[in-house]
Amino acid sequence: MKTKHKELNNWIDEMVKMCKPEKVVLIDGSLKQKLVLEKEAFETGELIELNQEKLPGCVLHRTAINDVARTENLTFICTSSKEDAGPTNNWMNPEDGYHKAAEIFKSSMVGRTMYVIPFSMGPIGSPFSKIGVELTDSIYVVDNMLVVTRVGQKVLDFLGTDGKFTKCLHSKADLDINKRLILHFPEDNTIWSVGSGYGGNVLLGKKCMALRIASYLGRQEGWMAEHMLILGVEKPTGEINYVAAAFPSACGKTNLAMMVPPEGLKVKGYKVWTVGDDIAWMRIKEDDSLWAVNPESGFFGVAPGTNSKSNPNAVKTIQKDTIYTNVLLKTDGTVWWENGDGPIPSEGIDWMGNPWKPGIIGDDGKPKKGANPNSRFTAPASQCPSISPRFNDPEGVPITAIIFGGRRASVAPLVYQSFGWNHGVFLGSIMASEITAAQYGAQGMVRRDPMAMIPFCGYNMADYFKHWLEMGSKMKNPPKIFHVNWFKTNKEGQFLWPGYGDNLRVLEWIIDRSNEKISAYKSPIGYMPYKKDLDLNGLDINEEVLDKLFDININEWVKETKDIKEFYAKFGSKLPEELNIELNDLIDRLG
Ligand code: SAT
Ligand code: MN
Repeated sequence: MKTKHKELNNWIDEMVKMCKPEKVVLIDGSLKQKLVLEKEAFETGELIELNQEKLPGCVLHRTAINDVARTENLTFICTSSKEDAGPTNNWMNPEDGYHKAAEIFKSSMVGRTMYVIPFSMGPIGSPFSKIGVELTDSIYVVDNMLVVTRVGQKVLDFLGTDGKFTKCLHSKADLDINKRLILHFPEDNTIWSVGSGYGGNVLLGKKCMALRIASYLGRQEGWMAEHMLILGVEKPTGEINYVAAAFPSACGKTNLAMMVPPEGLKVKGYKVWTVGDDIAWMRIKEDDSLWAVNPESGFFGVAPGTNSKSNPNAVKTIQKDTIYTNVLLKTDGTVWWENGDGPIPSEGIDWMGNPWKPGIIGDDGKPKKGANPNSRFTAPASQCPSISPRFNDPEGVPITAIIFGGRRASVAPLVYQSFGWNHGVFLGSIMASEITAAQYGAQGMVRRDPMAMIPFCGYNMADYFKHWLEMGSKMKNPPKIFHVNWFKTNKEGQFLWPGYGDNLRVLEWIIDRSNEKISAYKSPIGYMPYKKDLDLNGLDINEEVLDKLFDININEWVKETKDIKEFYAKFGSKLPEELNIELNDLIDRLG
């Protein structure tokens, strides 16, 4: 297999020498080739064909049992200097990284095919876009990359004979957790991932390239790669405001990005447009404001909890040409997951491939789940009923507001606005959230996750904060910055806010504030809404609950500032002074 690109050919040759595949196949992006590969995967069991009448073009894949989420402890930034990776990343020096991984990659593809996937993150040829080439021995990876990135000959044509690209190497090897490494070499624009078959570890265009490598490039080149959804809210006048919002994994980004206006707000005639559900690449344009594209072309969403009520647009998106991972297989060849649509099936095959019935007890003494809590669907963005007409716009969309959010049972109110850009960066930097099933770790424990980038920032996070501050100072019309928390609970642990479509009520306030249409009151932590400015039409919520949603508990916040101080201390003298000033100002305001 030869392309017109000499460096690419040389690199493939080198990787072939190490991995020793039986053959090398170029992925051309055609449906014909995809079907041939899927057929092969049905035969080996790598993929399972689903009921083609009910779910045309859909397949199921089961990962290894110990390979169901990103393994952050096995994910490394390999830079010459440890300081460049910073205190929040695992670090390995590049030489060690290449050496250790090569030991696992060596002959890992014997008897297998190496697929060469040329892909573009962002519309091909857009000023935002970047090209990568992933080499992999997994048809599942090929199938997913065909959905979440733009793949094929057209990418190679654009790359020409000497275009720049990110070198992405992946092998399942033995799927052995003790021989698993996800390594990033930002100085070489290279990613090596071995020993895993799970999404975020192996779809190298996604978290590895579009966040870790891209954030590194963005700092050098003066743009931003963020863990953010992008959505547009259109008024009946046709005016559309786009917002970008950062939430940690499995905190409802996909649901928010595809939200449907709630009953009571329908009279206002809003339309919500989905631009992206996970990643935003943002640049300052000639108009001195911030513009964004979604570098992906599909969604890799969490299945459990997705149903016609929580996310009707997602349900419609995943009826065809969708890859399901680690969900329950029903006897009729369709799929199911906890809190999905339809009745709980009376039997099926669970995500581990075992016979399942509701209520059967697992080794841990708890009822076994049919679908893994981090089971996923991979579906083309083009199938989403709310996909923005500007989804493929190479120029992107202008961003009116940036929203940071976490999953907090207490402390953070439903919504508040920063006093300005630097204070907004501070709000991003102090983001915290409870750990979810999307990452290995003690679930429910609160961890600091600045800008939802703690697992995804490809360099020293103190420099990342500095980059954020600098980007703001370069813009005459920067987006306004907000913080939201949909997950505040009462003493009984029940959510105070209904969430989902009703979040549009909060977005409406955010957009009006951004366009300076309404006032707000100053609290110690930021600008807060007057209750009269939140449209609660059709929502059954009482004053007491509302007060709780906006309550600022000074004691909790004082404790929070101590926690932030401790977190900031990790960065030593590298922490930008602006953030210390913001923290001290907050402490002063709290009295
Ligand atoms: O597995 S992914 O990293 O792609 C999804 C997520 O955890 O956000
Ligand atoms: Mn994500």
